[in-house]
Amino acid sequence: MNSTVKNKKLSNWIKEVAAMCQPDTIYVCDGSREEYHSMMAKLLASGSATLLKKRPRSYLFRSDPSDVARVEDRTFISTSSKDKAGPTNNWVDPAELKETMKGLYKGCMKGRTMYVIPFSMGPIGSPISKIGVEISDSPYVVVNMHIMTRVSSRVMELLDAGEDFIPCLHSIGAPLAPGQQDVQWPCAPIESKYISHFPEENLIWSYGSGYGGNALLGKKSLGLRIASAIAKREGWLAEHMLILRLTNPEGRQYHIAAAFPSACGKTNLAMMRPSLKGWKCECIGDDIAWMKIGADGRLHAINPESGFFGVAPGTSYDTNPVAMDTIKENVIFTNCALTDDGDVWWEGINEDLPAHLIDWKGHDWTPESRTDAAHPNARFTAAASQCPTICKDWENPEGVPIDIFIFGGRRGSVVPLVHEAFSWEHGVFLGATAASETTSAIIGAVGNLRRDPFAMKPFCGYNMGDYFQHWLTMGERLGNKAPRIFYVNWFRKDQDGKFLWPGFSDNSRVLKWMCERVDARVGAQKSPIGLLPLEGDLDLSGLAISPEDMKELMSVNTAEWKAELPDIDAHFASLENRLPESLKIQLRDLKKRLG
Ligand code: SAT
Ligand code: MN
Repeated sequence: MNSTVKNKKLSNWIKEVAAMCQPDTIYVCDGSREEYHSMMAKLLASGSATLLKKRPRSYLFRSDPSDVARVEDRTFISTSSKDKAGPTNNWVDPAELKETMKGLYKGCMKGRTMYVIPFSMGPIGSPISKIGVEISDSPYVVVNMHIMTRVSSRVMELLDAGEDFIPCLHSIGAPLAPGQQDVQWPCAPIESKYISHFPEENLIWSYGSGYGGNALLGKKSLGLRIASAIAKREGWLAEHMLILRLTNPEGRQYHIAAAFPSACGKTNLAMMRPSLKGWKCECIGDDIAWMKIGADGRLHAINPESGFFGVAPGTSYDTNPVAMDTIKENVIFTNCALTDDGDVWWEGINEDLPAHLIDWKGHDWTPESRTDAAHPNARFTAAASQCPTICKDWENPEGVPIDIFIFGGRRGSVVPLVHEAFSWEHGVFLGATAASETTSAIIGAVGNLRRDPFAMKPFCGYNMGDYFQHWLTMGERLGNKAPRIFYVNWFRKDQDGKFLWPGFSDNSRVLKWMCERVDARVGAQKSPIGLLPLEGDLDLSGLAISPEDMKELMSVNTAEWKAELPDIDAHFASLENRLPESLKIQLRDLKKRLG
């Protein structure tokens, strides 16, 4: 081991894990630039990474074709009773799960280095932050954690001084026999992958995958699943939300937090450049918000991450110029295609189709190839500090006061562009019944409609019914200082399957209406599902959208909404006696309004 660890719990844990996993060596990370570059040099030498000639200090990785996204079927919330995890989570008894996983962990790091990665979620030393230590045998995880979290010797100093931490154990599950040649992306087969959480003891055990949220354990595992369980106990919120600051032409600031499922445009909204003149949008976070009630009685949000792990396909100077400028240098790309001149490429990056590429599987690709050159869940990892619109307050430990919550998802039909909740309880109902078509961010079928309450279905570390109750309780505590709640759908299509709304920078028009609602500058019309903008109140100036398309986009079809009810009934019924009474009332009232 390259350094001594003074924190007793940590040194004991390192010893215990080393005895179980049997790595060749142990390396404690300090988070320095030198460490990052020397790890990258090794990854280049081993053939795991490709240096991109066209992008300074940027690298391309190709994963195993079986290890390309989060594995929800293999993700577990292991609590003392099944009921505590609830029907939206996979559950195995903790003793049984630990036995199974110990069997897998035994000798799993043979032939490899065990990295000890001390990291902070949130600014180092801030009272709102949490310290984690990830033990991993993946150097790819180390370099990504360097960007996505705050890995630093300062964290180790806090640990040395006795600070507690959340242990996050990770192995790719691919030991090497003496002399065995390594592969480019070692991992375990799907059936032996486990992404396990023990919320009652703040513990994470991940095995078999090297990709994204399965392996970068600060993100979904600590930042959402474990943090949501802690937040419930302590009376705050850990949410799957972007955070942005919008400033109107008079200089008034609004802070917005929005929950959409994975690969539904959180990064695009967080980095939006408004098409409306005089409006400014600044990015605070693109995936996770931790929110606490401040001394002023308002809800204050921080982004606990320090980088973006964004979906590459579809990102372009048209759709998200700010992201394109964020990823000019110092970036880790995963599963993108490689151009002949040494740059990355993905579907939707620009109009020109290169004559030749190396695809994400490492094969030659030409426009005649019938496959995607980049995997649809290809990602970029880039530091938040590189974002040209990063807000000056993005690391403020006080957080920013939230004015507006937005829920939503990807719905080709039924759901209008925007509606507002009648009340906090109704807003919680909108979050609780949110539904979206599945995307390639998870292994499995794409385009299947599913209920994804608060975009937290895969990330809530406890019973979803109790989570709904927690939101209701937070609303009671916030009273008239509670943020206003809205629901959006940027993805509604016409009969020919064409998107009705242009999206991206034009989403600022919808945000402007929300701000005007907050300031009571505009009214709204009642519909069975919520409040809709009055004719003429959505600022469409300079936008080429026909009145017919606009009408379709905003339409609330009672028959279509009635057809949603059986699925909402089933969703609520699955929560049994944990479903809060006031949500039952909300559903009953919706049924009445639909007639
Ligand atoms: O969980 S990941 O970090 O791989 C991405 C996502 O699903 O949001
Ligand atoms: Mn996410």
